[in-house]
Amino acid sequence: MNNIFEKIKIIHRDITSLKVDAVVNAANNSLLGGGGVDGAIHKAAGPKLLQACKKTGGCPTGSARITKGYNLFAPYVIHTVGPVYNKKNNNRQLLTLCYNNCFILAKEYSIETIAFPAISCGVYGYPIDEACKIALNTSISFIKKNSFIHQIIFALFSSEYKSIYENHFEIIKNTQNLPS
Ligand code: AR6
Repeated sequence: MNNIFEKIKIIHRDITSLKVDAVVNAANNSLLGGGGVDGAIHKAAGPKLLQACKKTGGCPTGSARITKGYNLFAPYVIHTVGPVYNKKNNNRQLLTLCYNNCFILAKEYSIETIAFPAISCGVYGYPIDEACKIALNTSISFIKKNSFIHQIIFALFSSEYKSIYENHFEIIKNTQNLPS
């Protein structure tokens, strides 16, 4: 179990600065760029990323698409579209799908190190406390069953979000390490 937890890193960093196999983009359905982390990734990757995104034809909410990383350190960008948070909606299911679909592409492209932003937690309004549980639980479930992933980095843009992730990660570790 410890080995699994060691694969997860929570950091306060601009995701575009990371030297990983893939960075995940919190995009919109058009995949044609936007603000927030999407804007930062497109700016750092350069105009070829937009050209590649145009060829994808967009992406439904909860799905994921892959392109090269161009001028980024990361050779790949996995674009996923999180749900716009709405209390009546199936947010949890869609956000879980985002993480799982990114992992499916990671497997297909032999991606061993991957960095996620807090998908849907900016303009899409997903409460960070709920979203971080989904991010961590989905990732832990996946790495328990798939050894090809060496590292999952959660690159948070504020120290507040980093603390929220860290606190929840501690709770998971303490719960899952309990003797049965
Ligand atoms: N590195 C890491 N995290 C970042 C960075 C960065 N460089 N920049 C922002 N964040 P958001 P969403 C954080 O709004 O809620 C776009 O316009 C940010 O502080 O980027 O999924 C798309 O085109 C927040 O915690 O994504 C869509 O239209 C998190 O990344 C829409 O926003 C996600 O915030 C998607 O909204």
